[in-house]
Amino acid sequence: MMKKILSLILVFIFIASCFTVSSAALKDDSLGIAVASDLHYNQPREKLEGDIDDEVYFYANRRAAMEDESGFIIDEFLAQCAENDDVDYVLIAGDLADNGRIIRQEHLDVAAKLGAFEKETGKKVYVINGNHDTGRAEDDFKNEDFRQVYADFGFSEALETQEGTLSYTADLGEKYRLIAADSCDPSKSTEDGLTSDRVDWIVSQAKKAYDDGRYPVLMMHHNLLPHMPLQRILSHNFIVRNHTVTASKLADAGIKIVLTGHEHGSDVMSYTSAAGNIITDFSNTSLTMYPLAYRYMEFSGDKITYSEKFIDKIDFDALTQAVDGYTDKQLTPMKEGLNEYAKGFFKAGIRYRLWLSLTPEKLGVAEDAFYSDLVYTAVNGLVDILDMPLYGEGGLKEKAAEYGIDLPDSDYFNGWDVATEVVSYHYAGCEPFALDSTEVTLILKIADFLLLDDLSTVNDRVFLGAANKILSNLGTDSVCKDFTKAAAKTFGPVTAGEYFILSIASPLLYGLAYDRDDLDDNNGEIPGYEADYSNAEAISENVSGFFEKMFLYLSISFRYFTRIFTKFFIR
Ligand SMILES: [Ca+2]
Ligand SMILES: [Ca+2]
Ligand SMILES: [Fe+2]
Ligand SMILES: [Fe+2]
Repeated sequence: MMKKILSLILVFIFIASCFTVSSAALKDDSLGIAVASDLHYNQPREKLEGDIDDEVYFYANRRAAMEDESGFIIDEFLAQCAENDDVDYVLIAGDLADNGRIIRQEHLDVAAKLGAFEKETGKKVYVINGNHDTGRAEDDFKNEDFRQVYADFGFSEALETQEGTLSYTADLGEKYRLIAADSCDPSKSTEDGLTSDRVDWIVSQAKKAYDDGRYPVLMMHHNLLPHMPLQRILSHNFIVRNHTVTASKLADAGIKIVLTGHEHGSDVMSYTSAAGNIITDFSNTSLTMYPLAYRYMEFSGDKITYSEKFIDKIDFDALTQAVDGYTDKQLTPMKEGLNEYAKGFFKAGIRYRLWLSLTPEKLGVAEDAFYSDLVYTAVNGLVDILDMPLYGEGGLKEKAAEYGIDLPDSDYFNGWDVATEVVSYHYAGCEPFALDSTEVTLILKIADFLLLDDLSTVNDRVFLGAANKILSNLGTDSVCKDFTKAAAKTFGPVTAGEYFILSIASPLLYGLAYDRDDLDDNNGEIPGYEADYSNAEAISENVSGFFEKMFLYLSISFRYFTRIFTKFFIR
């Protein structure tokens, strides 16, 4: 029963951006690259259709990706790269075609766009495959097909390739070398295929790059490092297997940069090996999903700067010619601000996806389970509460006040609005919501209300017992006491139910809603390949923080969420 309740709490915990304006970098003899990922190209439908209860975003989908607009977004991305003299190369980190395993035409369309760009600009495009791109079943688009269709975008100019994979290397300018590594297993849907022989190949190619007087830049589809708390446990299919060992090997091979996609979230995170070598994983968003962004990166000797670039418009005439059914309800806001529109589309899609998942069956509850009644009540209660207006007469704030819960004031209109806002920030990067933020407070207090209202029949002692058991088994009592103390300061005295939420849900929520390292996800700089660098300093700085430790402890207890949670994240 407890795990089902936890799973409900976790439903709240989706999650995160700072929309700082990207800064123009200096350009002399340095290398400039545009990195996009997860294009998920779909051929536009002939007519807009959908069944989401929303006037504007009725045609959104559970992937929250702008499928009908995808081709036009890709066109605009390439137009920006063509216009921008700082962009020397375009790199694409996989999932080029959404239904690429089965629809060859999607790949042909993407390759035609890339080919036209190369021809027009003389700039090179390099791609690597993602899990959506090739498969192994009889009629699937296979690795050989990928190599052939994308021959002009890496494979024909490859310096080296690895037998049995789509990995290759190619030079970037005068000083750098791209190692494009195939991290996929075409027989799996989302899991990685980065076996140790592939890692060894990458390491050998990094060495070769140095031997040739070049610095290695790695690109692969799957994330190297976790970009969410407990990612290994909660959505393990998004990072490579044995990621710590692999990150160490790659860092010690002198690779400082890895460009990844797959999770669709913007996050920049570093890992320091025991020897003091640092590798930074730049996880990229999906180009065709909110925030409709890509990275511009500039490599000079002593630093690597990165900034976020947005797709702020598309060819609306071409869009409406291709797809029937857009009205002013879509076109007016789209033209006023495509990015803001994309956010609304995203929130509608995420809401739809969560709503689809919020059934006892989807949560994996057997009908005859002794707790099924409770879960049923809880799920329905949760949906009702998320639908309820937060403020005004009969609103959630008024109802919660009856239980002594004080919901903070905000501009959010209901629980869905705040929950999907936090999720949108997780994807956009630079999650800004600290533990005492209005958003985190609202979510925790809404969860608290659920416990006191619909789940009031569950004894507080049950919650407390479960929380204690899980946590003390793991020897995390002291961590939890600290956390409870901190939480009590923010939220006032805590009940057993609140203790349970705070000690278990809030660290997770915090980790998802707040970027807890000091590397900006979207705009910043890191030391370059020729920067003065002390391994000893890096080692001494490599102490794991309080939250990291707590996540590690809690991770063990959260194993059983994997099945439930991955359902929300599978894509
Ligand atoms: Ca970060
Ligand atoms: Ca982040
Ligand atoms: Fe993807
Ligand atoms: Fe992917």
